[in-house]
Amino acid sequence: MGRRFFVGGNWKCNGTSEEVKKIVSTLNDGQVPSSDVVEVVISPPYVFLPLVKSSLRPDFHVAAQNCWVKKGGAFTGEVSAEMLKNIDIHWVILGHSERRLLLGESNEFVGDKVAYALSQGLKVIACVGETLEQRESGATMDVVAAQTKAIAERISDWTNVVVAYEPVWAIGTGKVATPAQAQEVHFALRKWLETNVSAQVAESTRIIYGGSVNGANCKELAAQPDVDGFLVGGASLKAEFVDIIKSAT
Ligand code: G2H
Repeated sequence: MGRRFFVGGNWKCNGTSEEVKKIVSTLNDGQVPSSDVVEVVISPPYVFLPLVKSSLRPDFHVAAQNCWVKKGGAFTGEVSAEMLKNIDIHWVILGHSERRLLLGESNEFVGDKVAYALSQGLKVIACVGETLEQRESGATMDVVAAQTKAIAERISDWTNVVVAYEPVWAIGTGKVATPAQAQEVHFALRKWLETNVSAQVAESTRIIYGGSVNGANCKELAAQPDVDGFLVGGASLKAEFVDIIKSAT
């Protein structure tokens, strides 16, 4: 069976409850392909999870943008995987570069988080990607492979993992990777999975692209054979997100 197209909307640290209601209403009115064709997951900030969960159309799922690395307890400011499950949230984004770079999350820490979230029954969007400096020094694939390896060493079942390739230099900069640049890394990542995990995991795991995706550039990116969807930041707060979902067909 082919890989089902996946579109995630990462709202990051944006929004008021009024704005959330507006975006949800736009999404609810959007004419998009059926959930057999495209899986849509919306990721608001923690505080808006219940509001989005209760008001969003049932064919779209909801994700948290992070969760704690183990069972809850004395970890001020953190939210556990168990809590997400308790409020009926089944997806989480882990290892986003903003957390890796601004909050110092290491490959190992992200790998531990992915393993723990999966063990609690969550589905994970695991982010990887290189900085501009790493790309310019020719280290893109080494960086992405090391990030993926730290996850692969800690999990045995990839069924509930979507890998998001997000080159840091393309995030929120308006400087999107060209379709060829995205395809090159997605292909190499799939090869890495084939060699280091299994052919079956390589074939079935969705590798989505993130970094300045918008309504105008999504079609060409979506046409690449190893691009299985998108993780969208800025444009997921706008009506054009519906056009990005439509790029599945
Ligand atoms: C990359 C992406 C969403 P943007 O971070 O995860 O954000 O589309 O704003 O570049």
